[in-house]
Amino acid sequence: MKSILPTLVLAMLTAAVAPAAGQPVGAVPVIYSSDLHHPPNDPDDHFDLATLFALPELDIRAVILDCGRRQLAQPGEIPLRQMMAITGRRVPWAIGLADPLKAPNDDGRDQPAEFQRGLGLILSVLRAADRPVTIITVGSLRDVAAAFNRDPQLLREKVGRIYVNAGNAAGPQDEYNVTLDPHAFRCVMESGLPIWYCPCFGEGGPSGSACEDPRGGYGTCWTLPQERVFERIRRPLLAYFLFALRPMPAPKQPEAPVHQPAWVDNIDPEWRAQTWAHYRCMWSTASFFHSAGRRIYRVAEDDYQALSAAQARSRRIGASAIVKAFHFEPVRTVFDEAGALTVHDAPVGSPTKIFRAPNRALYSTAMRSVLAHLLGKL
Ligand SMILES: [Ca+2]
Repeated sequence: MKSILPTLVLAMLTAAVAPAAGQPVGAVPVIYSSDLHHPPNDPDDHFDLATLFALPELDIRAVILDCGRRQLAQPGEIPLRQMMAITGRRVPWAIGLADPLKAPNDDGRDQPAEFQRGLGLILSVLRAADRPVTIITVGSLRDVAAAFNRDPQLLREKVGRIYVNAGNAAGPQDEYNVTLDPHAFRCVMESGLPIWYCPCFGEGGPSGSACEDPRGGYGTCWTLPQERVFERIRRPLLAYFLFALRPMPAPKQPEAPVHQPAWVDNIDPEWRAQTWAHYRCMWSTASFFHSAGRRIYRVAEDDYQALSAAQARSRRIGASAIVKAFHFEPVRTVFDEAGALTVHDAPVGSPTKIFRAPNRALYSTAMRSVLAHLLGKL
C-alpha cells in the first residue's frame, strides 16, 4: 500500500508557493484590446484571441476591436464571432476610436460617434466592476488612453493591472503597436497606473532586430512553428486559423461565417506544407498566462504546461517543476525630450513592472510547448 505522506508533503509544498504574491483569486475581470482584423494584418492576433478564450480564469468583460477606422474594411468582428461560436462564450465587444490621439491628453471626444462605443464599453465595464479589472492590450493603447483622459479617477480606482504589449524596452519607440498611436502609448506609460510592461523587443535596436537574443533579456518576442499548434488542435479551431491565413476576403455581411469543413479539407498540399512549417513571430502569450495567475511547469523533458496552482495540485505536479521562463521586475520608465523611452531600476513598490526572460532558449521552448497544450484543449 502506498503511503499518503509524499502526497501530503507535495500538497503542503504547492500550497506554500501558490498563488504568487499579487495574483488575484478567482476569475479575473478582463478588458481586452486588439488590432484584430480580417483579412489580418498579422494573424498573431488570431492566436492571441484563442489564447484569451482558452483561459477560463480570465472573465472577458469587453473586447475592443482597436483601430476603428480600419475595422470597417477589415472587421475583427469576423474572427471574434468565430471564436465565440467555437467556444460557446459570448462577450461584449465594440470597435474603437477611428484615428490616433492628437496629444497624450486627448480624450477622443471629437471623433465620430460610431467610433466611441469601444471607449464607452471600457468606461461602463469599469464603473460596474466590483473587483480590480485587468486590461490587456495587444495593439495600440488608443482607447485605454482616451478612457484614462476621460475619467482618470475611475481608472485609478478600478484598474488592477494593464498589460501593455507594445514598444521597445528602451530607446526609440518605433515598434508597430506604438506607431499605431504614439500619444496613446505615452499617455498610458506616464499615467501612474499599474503597468505590466511587456515590450515587444529588447533594449535598443529597431523593431525586428532583437527578437531572438535581445540585450538584457527584455522583449517578449518568440517564434512559433505553426505546426506545433496546428497538429494538436480540433478542426473548428484549425478552420478558424486557416480562414485567416489563406487569406479569404471579408464576407459581405458582418455576421461571421461559422467554420466550414471546406476550409480544412481540400487544401493545396504545397500551401499546407509551407503554412505548417512557417515560423510565426509571437509576443503577447506570456501576458495571458501571467494575468491568469498561471505558472510554467516542466512536465517532461522539453515539455511545459502553464497551470494554475489548483491544476498542478490535482495533477500531483510539485513546486519543484516550476520554471522561471519569464518574470517581471519593478522599473521606472522615463521619456526623454526626443520621445525615446528609458528604463530605470525602481523599488519593489513601483507601479510599473517590466517583463524579462533572461534565458531565451527556455522562454522560447516553454512558450511553444504551453501554447500548443493550451490551444489543444480549446
Ligand atoms: Ca496585435
